[in-house]
Amino acid sequence: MIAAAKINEVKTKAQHRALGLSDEQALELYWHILLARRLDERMWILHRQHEVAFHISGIGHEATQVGAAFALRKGYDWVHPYYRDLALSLTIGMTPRDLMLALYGKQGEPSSGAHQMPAHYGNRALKIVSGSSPVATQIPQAAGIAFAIKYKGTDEVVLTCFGEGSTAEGDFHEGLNWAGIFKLPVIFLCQNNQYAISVPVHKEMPVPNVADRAVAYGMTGVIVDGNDALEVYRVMREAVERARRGEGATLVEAKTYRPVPHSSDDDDRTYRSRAEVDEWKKKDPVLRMRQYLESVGLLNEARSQEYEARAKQAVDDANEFAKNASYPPAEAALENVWGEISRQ
Ligand SMILES: Cc1ncc(C[n+]2csc(CCOP(=O)(O)OP(=O)(O)O)c2C)c(N)n1
Ligand SMILES: [Mg+2]
Repeated sequence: MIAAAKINEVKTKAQHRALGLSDEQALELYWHILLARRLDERMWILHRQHEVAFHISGIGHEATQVGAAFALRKGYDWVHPYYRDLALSLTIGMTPRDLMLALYGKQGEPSSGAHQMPAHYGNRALKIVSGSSPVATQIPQAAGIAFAIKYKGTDEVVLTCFGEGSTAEGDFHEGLNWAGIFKLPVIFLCQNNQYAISVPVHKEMPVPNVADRAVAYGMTGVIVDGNDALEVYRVMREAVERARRGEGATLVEAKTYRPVPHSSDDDDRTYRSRAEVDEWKKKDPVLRMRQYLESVGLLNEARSQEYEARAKQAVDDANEFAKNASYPPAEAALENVWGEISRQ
């Protein structure tokens, strides 16, 4: 009896309950974090096995991305992601098969029909807008989408993501200025992982926090622990509510870390110590969420193993599916490009 009463007490005090999330939703949050992690890890392995040409990873950013996705109305709100947004795209509704097809560059992948490199996440039905490779171009484009929403008078919002290095681009300042002037329904989510490839954050900008810049654009700036999915959900939900009420944009800065190299073609040992990486690994998003769920009695060892088995099955299935899929025919390279093709 005492034990049961204690569990109930823990549950009512639980952080997710205070945020209005049910136990099922808290577990769902964990599921997306875990699935994204296991899928991403497999992608690295496939690259090292020479099965695929390139991978750019979202490992370490999962709590930020899944927490953010949970604050949106999926398929109703707009998402303009960047190349690390594997967990975000997955949580909004892209499938492991979609993402593996893109990794292999196979026919039928929804982002671009295999025209683009992988990690240019896009899905028309889910209102995920595929980005371009030059960093920060999505920022003014997201402000443009938000302007159209305001013009139409609906209560959709736009979420766009980028790294802290991208805030050195003119596009960042132009996009935020525009959003500030017109009080647009857009959330600018900076995933500050402390590096722009090999350049550490103190060499990227003259202020300690990206969020400090919000004041210059007349919008709310918020700093959040990007490895705490529930905290990200909380600040993102407030930002979304502000945008829906017509009170304009928010700049959210999620402080996080990328424990893996920038991409499959980078060697991070040349610019940072293993001790620094190991320190951040103690705050790993998968570990943090699992420990939290254990502390409120929602996960135990057996249940964790079930989640792991489910994730492995989903990743194996996606890999088999994409590996066996066909490449697009050569002529498909000429589809969906601008202009008429002249054949001599
Ligand atoms: C306009 C432009 N300049 C340079 C690059 C090369 N580049 C690709 S990713 C990247 C680092 C971006 O760092 P950050 O914005 O912090 O994002 P992170 O990769 O750390 O998530 C750079 C310089 C690019 N793609 N586009
Ligand atoms: Mg960065």
